[in-house]
Amino acid sequence: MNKIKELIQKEYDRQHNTLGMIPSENYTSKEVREAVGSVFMHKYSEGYPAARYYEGNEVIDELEGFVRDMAVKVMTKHDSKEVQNNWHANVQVLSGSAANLAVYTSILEPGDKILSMYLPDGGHLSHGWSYSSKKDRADSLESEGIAYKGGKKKVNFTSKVFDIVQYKTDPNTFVFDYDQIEKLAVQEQPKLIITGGTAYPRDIDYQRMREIADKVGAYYHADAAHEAGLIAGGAVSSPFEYADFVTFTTHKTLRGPKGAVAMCRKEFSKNLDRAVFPGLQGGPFNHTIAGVGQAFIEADTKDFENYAKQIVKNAQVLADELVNAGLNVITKGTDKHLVLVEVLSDGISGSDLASKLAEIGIIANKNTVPYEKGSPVHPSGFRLGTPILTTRGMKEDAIKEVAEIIIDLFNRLKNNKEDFADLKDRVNNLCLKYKLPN
Ligand code: DSN
Repeated sequence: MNKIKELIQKEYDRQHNTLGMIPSENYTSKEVREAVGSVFMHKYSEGYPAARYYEGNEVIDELEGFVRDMAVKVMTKHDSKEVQNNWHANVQVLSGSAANLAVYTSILEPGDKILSMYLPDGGHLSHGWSYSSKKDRADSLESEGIAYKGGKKKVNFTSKVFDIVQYKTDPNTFVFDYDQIEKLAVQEQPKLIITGGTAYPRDIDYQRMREIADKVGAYYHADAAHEAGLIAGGAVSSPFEYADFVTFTTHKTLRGPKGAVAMCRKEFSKNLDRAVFPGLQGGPFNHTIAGVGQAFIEADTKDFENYAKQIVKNAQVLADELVNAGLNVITKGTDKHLVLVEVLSDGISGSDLASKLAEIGIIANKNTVPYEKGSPVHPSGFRLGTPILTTRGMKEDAIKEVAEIIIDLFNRLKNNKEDFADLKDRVNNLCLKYKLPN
């Protein structure tokens, strides 16, 4: 066996023998993996269907047209006909960050103001993160109320090019206070407002955000990377009636390959397509587009709707079990696929908890929590998700057992106990019972 084949087998075994609980990950079907590994990877096709810069694209044209139509059909499935007819999809964007950049550059000029969610509360780097060193921070007014105005270190390209203001969650409940966001928007007059992120466990009131955007004449972009599959499955609310742009990655709850889609109301379609190509990218990854198409075919089924709803039920059971055991679950629950837990007040760091979980075979990740006192490298919390466990076939009872194991580990760490062998055995048994998909 050559080195690469050996590593593929090793990674397969690792995935099989552990319980993946990182909310942004999922396991694909064999058909998705075959599409991504197909001959579509051989073809250059800069341009768009029927307007290419290379010959030999008749099949690729058909592929891209089909996947574009499927994106609109599947993602707006739970919206009215009128909404469904008003959306366009660009399936060439290579990643979630690239999709977001395409949105910004399609409607904004450098220096324009964006209002987005504060990163440590669960926003995303590509929404424009910057910060100052502790020394600079002490002298500045960069953070006031729910507003964060960024710092000198422009970490992400978005913050280098645009003027970024961020909104935090409410300091007591850690959910959005929409009246405060509205006040901030009126004060700052942004040209674009963004919602969405990586660790906000609650559904977003898209209608209210639209009203805020309208009040200040801003465009509204919903980054639905985490929720895409839940929206397609009708398990959370849909942003399509209210947003001007919706971007998402295809490998999280949507259960496709690593990739992304950028969608917009039809009036912005020319701008968005030009921003992707030739604005930001060259030739699309046609093999990824094929894999995304296969994921949409799978998501366009009753089975997938049941899957999406089960992801949420499982996450809610997990959150309830952790809350009942006394863990500090942020917002005391979840409306979607992820649960965010603060552990530092119990004397455990988020990194320690995540690495001990990995030792017993539960793969989660350390995470910042709202009003974080630590840093992204040493945060006070950790994040758990149910998309993979649900793909493996787990329902509420199995999730309760997973919760029991996590709670047991948490209590042992609290009491400085370091023997986890029995917990590792319990995880192993669950891995044997709930197998990876084919
Ligand atoms: N890195 C993703 C996550 O883990 O949430 C977001 O891009």
